[in-house]
Amino acid sequence: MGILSGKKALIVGVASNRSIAWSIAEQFHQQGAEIAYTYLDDKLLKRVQKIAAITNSDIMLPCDVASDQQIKDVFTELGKVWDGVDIIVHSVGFAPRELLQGQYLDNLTREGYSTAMDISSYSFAALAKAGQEMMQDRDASMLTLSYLGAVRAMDNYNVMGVAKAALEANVRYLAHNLGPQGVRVNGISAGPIKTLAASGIGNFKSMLSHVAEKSPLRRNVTQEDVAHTATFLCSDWARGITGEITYVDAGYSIMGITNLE
Ligand code: NAD
Ligand code: 0WE
Repeated sequence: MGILSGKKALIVGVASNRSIAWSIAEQFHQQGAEIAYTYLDDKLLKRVQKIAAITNSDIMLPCDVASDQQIKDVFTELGKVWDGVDIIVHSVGFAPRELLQGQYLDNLTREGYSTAMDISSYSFAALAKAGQEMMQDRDASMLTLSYLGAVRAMDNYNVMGVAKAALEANVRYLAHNLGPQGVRVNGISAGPIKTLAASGIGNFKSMLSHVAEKSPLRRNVTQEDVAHTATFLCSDWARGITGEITYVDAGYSIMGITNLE
């Protein structure tokens, strides 16, 4: 018996076999969860079909989180096959590419800022609102993925850092709101990992080697590292934890000055 057996999990954010959400799905399945997936568009459906097959799932629903209607439809459809939802994983982030390079203000626009906030932060609250009824009174939990740029100023992360700060605040406000219904809400702040979301980001390789050099564990984290913590946080083993951001970053964020000559 796995630590998630009997639990029904909705996973939002699979785009490839390198996605953090893909590893979370594998781990959830191994621990006995039943899984439903969403996919952004028809281009990504094939990838989602693959992980669905691996995890014995046949529930795949379209969901662009920019659309209130699609978010609503996800839970309408789920309601036809499930009596409730125990876990929602939100592994989604997006800002227009040009805003993730140069100085923060260089390419900043009202529209780009709004897109980053909408897709990367509001969508977590939107899923909570639409899924609230199905999560009622069953010790459910929600999880989202954040990054250190939420709490530290970083080169190039720019508007995504601002959106992640709002996402982490959402974790606390949603935990406060949904706690009385037995719903826990948490986040994982992951170290940098080479996924599609990291592709085309300038200097990503140097970021990886920087972390491998400076972090206490002297390595980068993997999707599997994140997925194991995700599984714990969404299981009843974490029933006393809500509103928290757990760092899965090989310890990078705790360091100050290090390795002086
Ligand atoms: P990924 O590209 O595999 O996942 C990002 C997902 O966001 C994709 O599945 C994509 O389809 C989805 N998405 C984008 N716009 C969407 C929309 N409008 N509607 C629905 N889905 C949409 O990359 P990943 O690294 O697995 O990212 C998952 C999460 O982890 C993101 O929130 C990211 O910010 C966070 N994160 C990533 C890293 C890293 O270094 N890779 C580190 C810390 C946190
Ligand atoms: O959250 C992220 C990436 C989020 C992301 C990535 C893209 C690339 C493609 C959001 N929007 C887009 N838009 C695109 O068009 N990470 C934590 C990974 C990441 O991205 C960075 C990083 C790190 C780490 C961008 C700049 C600096 C560091």
